[in-house]
Amino acid sequence: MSKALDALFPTSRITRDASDLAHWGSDRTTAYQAAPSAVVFPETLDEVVALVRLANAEGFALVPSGGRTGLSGGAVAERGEVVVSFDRMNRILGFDAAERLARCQAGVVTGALQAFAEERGLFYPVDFASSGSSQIGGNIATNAGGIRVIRYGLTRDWIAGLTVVTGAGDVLRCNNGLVKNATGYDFRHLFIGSEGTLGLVVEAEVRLANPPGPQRVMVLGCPAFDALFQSLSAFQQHVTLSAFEFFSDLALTKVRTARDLPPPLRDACPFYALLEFDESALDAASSAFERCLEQGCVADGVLSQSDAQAARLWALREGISESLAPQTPYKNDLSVRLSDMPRFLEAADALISQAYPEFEVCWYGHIGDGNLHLNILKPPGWSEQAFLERCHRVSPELFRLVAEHGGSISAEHGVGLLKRDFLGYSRSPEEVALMRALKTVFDPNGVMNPGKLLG
Ligand code: 2HG
Ligand code: ZN
Repeated sequence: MSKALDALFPTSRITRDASDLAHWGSDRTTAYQAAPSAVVFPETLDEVVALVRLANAEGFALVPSGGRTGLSGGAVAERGEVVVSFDRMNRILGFDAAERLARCQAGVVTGALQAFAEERGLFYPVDFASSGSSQIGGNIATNAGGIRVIRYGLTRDWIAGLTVVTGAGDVLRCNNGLVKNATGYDFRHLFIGSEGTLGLVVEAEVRLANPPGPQRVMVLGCPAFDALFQSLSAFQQHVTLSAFEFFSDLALTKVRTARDLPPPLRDACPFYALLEFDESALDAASSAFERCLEQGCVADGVLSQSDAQAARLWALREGISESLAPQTPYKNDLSVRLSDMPRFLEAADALISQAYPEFEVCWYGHIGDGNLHLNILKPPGWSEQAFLERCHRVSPELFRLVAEHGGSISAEHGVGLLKRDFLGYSRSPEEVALMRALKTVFDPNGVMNPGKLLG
C-alpha cells in the first residue's frame, strides 16, 4: 500500500508521524485507541477518487475525518486504516445569491459557513457548541442537529446538493441544488447520516436562510421533569421558540465550577430550561412566564437584557459537555417523541438511579425537540475500561425502555463504535439487513469506515 499511496500525495500531504496518527485518528471519544497507518490530506475531487480506487485495488480501509468533534467514535481509526482528512478542502467555492446556496467543500468549518452567511445578510441555522471546529462534511455524515432544531430542523434540511465519491470510487452528483426533483431515489438523503460507511462527502450545496430578528434568552427554574414540559407547551402556544434546552442542577454545578460562572437564579432548582425567542415576541413570552409561575411549573426566571447577558446564559448550557469531559463521561444521546417524554423520563430516571447508585448522572439536552443527553460520570478510582463495561451492561435496559417508548438510541451523535452493538434497539432486523445490503451496493469491497454503524 505504502508506495502507491505515497505516489498519490506529495510528502507534505501524507503523514505517518505518531503524534499525527494519534491526532487525526481519533475524535472526542476516549475509549478507543487511535491506530491508523497513515493520514492523507486530499485537495481535489480527483485525488479523492484516486484514493478510493486505490483502497479498492489494494484492499485497505479509509476513515473519513472532519473536525473530529464526534462523540460516538465514528471517526476513530483503530485498525491500521488510512485517515482521509478534509482539512485541505475547506473552501467555499461559490455562492448563488438568488437561490441562497453556498457551495462548500467538505472541510469547511461550520462556524466559517455561519460567518460567510452573516457577511451576506443571511443565516446558517445549524449550530452547536463545537461549530468552531466541526466541519460541514462531518455534519452531513452524522446529520448534525444542535440547539436550534426546534425551529430550523437538522443538517439534512439545509443540504440542497451533494457530491460524493462512493466506496466503489464513482462520483455521484446528487440533486444539484434543485428544490424540486421527482426522479426517484434521492441518494443525497442516504449519504446524510451514513457516517462515512457508503462513501466520502466531498462537496455540498448548502441552503442559507433569512436571519431571525434580535433574540432574547430566558432561563427558567423548574421543580421537576414534568414542569419542563408544562412550561414548553405554555410558551409554544404563543411564542415561536428558536431553542428550548434543559439541564439539571448537577449539570449546572459542573459547568459553573469549570468556568467560574455565577448562578442564573437566586435559589437552586432541580432543573432549568433555557429558551430563546424573537424579541418581537417578548410580551407573549412574559405572559407565558407569568402563567407558568401561577401554575407552579416555574419557580423563578431570568430574561437577558443584552446580547452579552444572553451569551452568558447560553454558556451555562453550551459549556456543559466540555465541563464534564475530565470525568470521562459515558454518553447517551436519546430521543423520544415529546408526547412520550414524561412517561419515558419517569421510567428512565427510576432505572438510572437504581442502576448507577454510586455514579453521578448529568441530564441535559435539547428537550424541546425530544433529545436528551444523559452523561454518566466515571468516579475517580475506576479504570476507563471497567467503567465502560459497567455502563454497557446497563445500556440494554435503558435502550429497552427507549425502544418501548418508540425512541432512538442516538438522536444526533450517530452510532459509530459506541452505540453499534445497540443498533437493534432502534432499527428492526429487516432495516439492518437492508442497511447492510445498501452498504454492499455502494461499498462492495467494504473499504469505507468499516466497523462503524453496522459492525
Ligand atoms: C450538546 O448538546 C452536545 O451539548 C454534546 O450534543 C452532548 O456531550 C454531550 O453528551
Ligand atoms: Zn446535543
